[in-house]
Amino acid sequence: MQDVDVKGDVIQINPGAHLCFTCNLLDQFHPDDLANAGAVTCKATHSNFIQDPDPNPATSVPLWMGAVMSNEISFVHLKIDLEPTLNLGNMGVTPVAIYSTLGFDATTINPATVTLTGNVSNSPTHCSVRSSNSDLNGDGKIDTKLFFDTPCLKDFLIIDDTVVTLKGKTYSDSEYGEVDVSGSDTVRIIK
Ligand SMILES: [Ca+2]
Ligand SMILES: [Ca+2]
Repeated sequence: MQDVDVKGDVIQINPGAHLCFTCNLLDQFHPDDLANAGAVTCKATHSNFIQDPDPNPATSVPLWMGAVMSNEISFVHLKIDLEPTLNLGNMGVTPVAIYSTLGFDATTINPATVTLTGNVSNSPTHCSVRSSNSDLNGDGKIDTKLFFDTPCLKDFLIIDDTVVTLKGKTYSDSEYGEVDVSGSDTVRIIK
């Protein structure tokens, strides 16, 4: 702390001074989002008008009230679901459900940006995808389901793959801007 006076349990920030503090972003964000976010820039705000509920320095701790938020998170961890078995010999399409959460609207994902990657083959698919939106799990939030062209998937995925990861981006004009999204599910691949 610099240019900051601690009087009893009150921290006084002098005009023009800087106050250094730490906060735990895990209180606000999913651990996977933070692990993939890289550098996170936070903006702190504070209030000058705080009523100290316990002014007795002997019994209370220094009081700081404020809000910390980040506008630099550029990655969203998705909750996705594939069918347990993926038969690459099938014609037709392979559905992948993507669930909306409290903090993320899955319908903002741009299907044109989406790929699947197997954990062993490690080769992102370039296959046509169509999508439909509906509440898949009955929680009141609209989810999205992507349908990948299965004959195309067999050029990228192999039977040794046991985990499939979906990656893509949200629409640039969505409420999040264009951010990277990613989620994985286990699968048994046959052909
Ligand atoms: Ca599944
Ligand atoms: Ca839902």
